[in-house]
Amino acid sequence: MDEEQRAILLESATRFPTPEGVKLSYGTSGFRADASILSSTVFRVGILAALRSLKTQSVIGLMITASHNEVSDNGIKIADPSGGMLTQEWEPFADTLANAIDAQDLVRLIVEFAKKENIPFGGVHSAQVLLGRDTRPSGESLMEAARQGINSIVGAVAIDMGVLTTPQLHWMVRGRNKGMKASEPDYYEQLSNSFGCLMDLIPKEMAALAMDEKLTVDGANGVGGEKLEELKKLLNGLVIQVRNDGKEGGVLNEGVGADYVQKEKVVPCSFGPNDVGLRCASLDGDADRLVYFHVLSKSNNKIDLVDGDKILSLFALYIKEQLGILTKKEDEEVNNDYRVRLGVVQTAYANGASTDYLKHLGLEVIFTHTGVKYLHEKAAEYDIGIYFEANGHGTILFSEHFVCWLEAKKNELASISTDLEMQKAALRLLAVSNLINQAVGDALSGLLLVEAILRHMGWSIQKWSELYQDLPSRQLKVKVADRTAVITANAETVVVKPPGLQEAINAETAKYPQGRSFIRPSGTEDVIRVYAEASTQESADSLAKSVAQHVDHFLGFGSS
Ligand code: 16G
Ligand code: MG
Repeated sequence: MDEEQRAILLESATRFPTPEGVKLSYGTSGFRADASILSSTVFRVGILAALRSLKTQSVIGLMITASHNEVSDNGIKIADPSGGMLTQEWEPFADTLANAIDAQDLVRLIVEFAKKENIPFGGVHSAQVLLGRDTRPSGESLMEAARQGINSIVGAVAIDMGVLTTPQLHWMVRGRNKGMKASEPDYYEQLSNSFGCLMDLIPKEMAALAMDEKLTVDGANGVGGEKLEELKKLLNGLVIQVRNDGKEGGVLNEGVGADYVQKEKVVPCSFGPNDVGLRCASLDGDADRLVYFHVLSKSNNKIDLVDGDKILSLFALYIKEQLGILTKKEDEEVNNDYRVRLGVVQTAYANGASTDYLKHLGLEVIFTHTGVKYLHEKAAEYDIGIYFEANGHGTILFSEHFVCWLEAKKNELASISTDLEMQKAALRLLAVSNLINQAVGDALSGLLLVEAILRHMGWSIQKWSELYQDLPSRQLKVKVADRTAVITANAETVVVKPPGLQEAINAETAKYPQGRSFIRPSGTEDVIRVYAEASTQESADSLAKSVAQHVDHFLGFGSS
């Protein structure tokens, strides 16, 4: 790095002093905090994004959002060239940059890191960073801080895509790096075209059924609602009504949104007795989570939640069915020697009933740590990898190799086989691979796939919900002196440290039929999370409570 570059960095960094006494961490998925203290962090992440672009010689994404957090918060995260999350190898550097004490310290750290990583400054390729933000009021000024960070790397270009959902930005980064058309209208076109393909391929007997075309969506008063309004103009055969679109004065994530609906299991604001039985969906604040629900009764606000696990189960069932048709052995003319590897990825939060259901379908189920980056990485190891967290983050990944095979198969079938069903299965799988976001979980593309599959199956939301019955569960959080004192293993299902705690959890769990409980340090809040499930709600509540008491006893403020 030359003197001029250093001087520019130093000058711009002095404009963004860090707030006193604040230590930030990149966490599970980016920095999040009260928006009033985030400018310096966002500025520094802007620099990091430009460096990442230089290092990878690719377009990088920078998203300003705090997802399901309250509206006073904001956050920032980076999309890598694949459109996925920032490589975990660079997360410690992000932490170091965010916490550099002053401009001199910051520049020193950047110089050191750039040397270690061999970052090519002043080469033929300049850095390019795509910027997106959600609808939070603080987004605009933070965007300016990000721009200044990017611009302090000589030659770097910041391309402001304006207000977007998080998955739209990830999708654009992936598309640009693949040389595809990747504007916002391209996104809507790809989703609506592939949805249209799936609808055209619905079996005639199902298409003839009188199905409820209407879906009512809770937009969390965030960006998802307004983007869905755009998308729905291009859809045939599906009527979408968006509520909580943020235009009628509702507050982002306040009593609305996928996180609220999934955790509280009650109707979001502006849904009520008149909606009993209707098929409803809820997005989170940046539209990367999706859950469905229906209102159970006119007399209370309870819902039947159809969470990420059930979306996963619906997708898995459909994909397995199509693969079964495509690779059936009876057709002698077609070469079926390729064994497609289908994998399903969950976390410890997946309801035990969902895992049993998936295993009964004969599927390979794998568990990872909580957080999209871990599930995504695992799912990418398969020809088709389906991943979902119970909270509604998830997607279906298709390997490039498999998509090529599928294309070839489609052509082969069209020329030599008279089996129309096999041809349709190939076309359906190709349409799914175009519809469902390949970069990251995306509530909008997930929603369209759910709708197409329900229509394909001829199912109401009630029928879908009956795939299996969730075991009652309870989540609690416990404030402790130091959450890093908890070390877990086996995809967070076993506590290794402090010694003795896992034995205490085992002893509690053994008291309840179908009991299961685990604890883990949160990656986004300074707490230990407790999860419990059991055959009744009372048992799940009681198991969670006793495990929380053990956590408090081993790690609470009075424990040392
Ligand atoms: C973040 C993660 C989510 C995870 C949650 C866990 C992404 C995009 N989001 O929201 O996947 O479930 O953190 O939070 O990765 P926790 O560690 O506080 O329980
Ligand atoms: Mg989100």
